[in-house]
Amino acid sequence: MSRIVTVGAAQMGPIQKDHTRTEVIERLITLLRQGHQAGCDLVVFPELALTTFFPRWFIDDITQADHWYETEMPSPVTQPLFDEAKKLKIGFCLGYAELTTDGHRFNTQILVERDGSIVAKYRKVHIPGHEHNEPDRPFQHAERYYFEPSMEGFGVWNAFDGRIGMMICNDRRWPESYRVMGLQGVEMILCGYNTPIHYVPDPSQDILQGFHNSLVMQSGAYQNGSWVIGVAKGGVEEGVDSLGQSMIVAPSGQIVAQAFTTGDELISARCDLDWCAKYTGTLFDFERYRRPEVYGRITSQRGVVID
Ligand code: CDT
Repeated sequence: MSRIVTVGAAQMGPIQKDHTRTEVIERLITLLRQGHQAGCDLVVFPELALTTFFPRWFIDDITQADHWYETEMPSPVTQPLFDEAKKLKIGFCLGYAELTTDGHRFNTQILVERDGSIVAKYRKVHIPGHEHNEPDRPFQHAERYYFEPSMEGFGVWNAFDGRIGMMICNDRRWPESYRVMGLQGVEMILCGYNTPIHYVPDPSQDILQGFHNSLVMQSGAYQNGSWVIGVAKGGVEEGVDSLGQSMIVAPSGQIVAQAFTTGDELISARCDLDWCAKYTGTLFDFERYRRPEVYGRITSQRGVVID
């Protein structure tokens, strides 16, 4: 038996500060049409896919940043993307900055089914970077100023004839993200990211960005028997060089498709969701082999405790 979902990872090149939402939506629609030509059921876009990665700048009055956030989805400016996807009968996953009516700010991703309905919303759990202005940096990574962490955690939804989960960028570096979804029977995890190649706190990691990117997604896929779709916004955006290397990873941990540019580029793969059971039914048969009775520290403490 096989349950094939043809997935497109719609990598984006940079979005500069002065690019309008309308221009960006046109690029997303072009990628969507490429996905249609490739036979995709689902196209996945990056984290914060509608704007430049604005947490690289600090501003004292956060309301001055309101224009980077979406207050409704779809909105008049994003509606054409929804309309085109529905016309082409393609689902999509879209990352954007969300400002709620009661003033909360989240780094958000939605999953839209082939009929145009929003089936799930995920808000980023692990918020990296810093809360305050650090003027000595060449650029800021002030996500902890611009976004609050989700308290809802990692959901898994019935969609695309399978069990679909979502995470955003830094979440992919944490094994707990995958495992919480694995414990809900996830079969495909969708992850948008923006990863500056220069890691300011420890530049010795710069050269390893690509290695770490594939390391975490390949191991997360394998250890949980799930497809992982990692989609970058890459290239030089406002002077900051960001990793591309979007990839589609099989439940075996093997990369089955990978972007070779740092620009707008659609890669795709036929993903058999039934392949997950080869891993979740054998080596990673959680019910048979896991030992939650000795994993208490995972949820009872946050940092390292030395007895
Ligand atoms: N967007 C995002 O989460 N980026 C982080 C950058 C490293 S933390 C400064 C990442 O984990 O890729």
